[in-house]
Amino acid sequence: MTGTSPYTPPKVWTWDQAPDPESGGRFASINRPIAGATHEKDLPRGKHPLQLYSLGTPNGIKVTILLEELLALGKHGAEYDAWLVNIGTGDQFGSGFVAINPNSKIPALLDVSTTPATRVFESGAILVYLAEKFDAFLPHDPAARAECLSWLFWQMGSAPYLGGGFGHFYAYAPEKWEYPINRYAMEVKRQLDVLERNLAERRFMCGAEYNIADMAIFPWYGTLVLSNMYSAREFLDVESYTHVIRWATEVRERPAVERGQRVNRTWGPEDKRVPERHAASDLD
Ligand SMILES: N[C@@H](CCC(=O)N[C@@H](CS)C(=O)NCC(=O)O)C(=O)O
Repeated sequence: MTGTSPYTPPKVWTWDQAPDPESGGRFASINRPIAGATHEKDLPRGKHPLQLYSLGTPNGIKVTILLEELLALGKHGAEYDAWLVNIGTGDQFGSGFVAINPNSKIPALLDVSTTPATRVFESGAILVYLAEKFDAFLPHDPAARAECLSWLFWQMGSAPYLGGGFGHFYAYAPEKWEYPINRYAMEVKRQLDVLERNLAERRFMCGAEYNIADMAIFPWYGTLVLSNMYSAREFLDVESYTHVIRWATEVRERPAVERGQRVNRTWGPEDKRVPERHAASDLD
């Protein structure tokens, strides 16, 4: 690795609980090697059937895009309260949150229209749960359904290389190290090429119909090609993925996508921030 001192791992890894803030990288303060709650804190409850505890990150907005799409279709049972979980200050480690997501990551959903209430965690599982519950955006035909779930799970397996791998080392790590940046840039470009080849032949990820696979992939890879994610537009030459850009542009123009992207957002332009959503009028 160029520009770094060699590291010899100790026999047994130990946790340095007070890492040097300069060398820990962004998010060092919330990283820890153990699960479970760090403090007692109940979650708030609103009046709608669906209670979402989230943040407007790519994983969070997959769910709010689907909820807004369902409401746009007239599925009134998809009314929801979207509560803000501030992962920078450790809300995900509160006892109430951990009870609905033992993995301490947003998004997490509580469906209080069932008895007892149903908890769902992992954004992909939430998309499937809601698509099945409201019978929309997930095809019935076995082959079409398999294609949709294949792309959905492709996203779930691939995005950690983009976010936790490439994004972390290119944008957030305390120094720029060539080895991991090369490794993950290579992989992210390969993933973009997978999308490019698929979208050269299809309007949406699974063909002519827009579905939850598009909603899962757009917040990560659509944002990467359209919005200079990690300031890597030039580095990854995203403009060369013309079919991905064409698809992402069409998805971005859907009113529900525009609405869903604003929910639980606490950064960026003032008019795009809706930290909590409890009624459609919060977005109008
Ligand atoms: N595979 C999970 C990933 C969720 C995830 O990584 N969430 C991040 C924000 S985008 C988080 O909550 N991080 C807080 C932490 O790691 O403590 C999903 O898709 O739901």
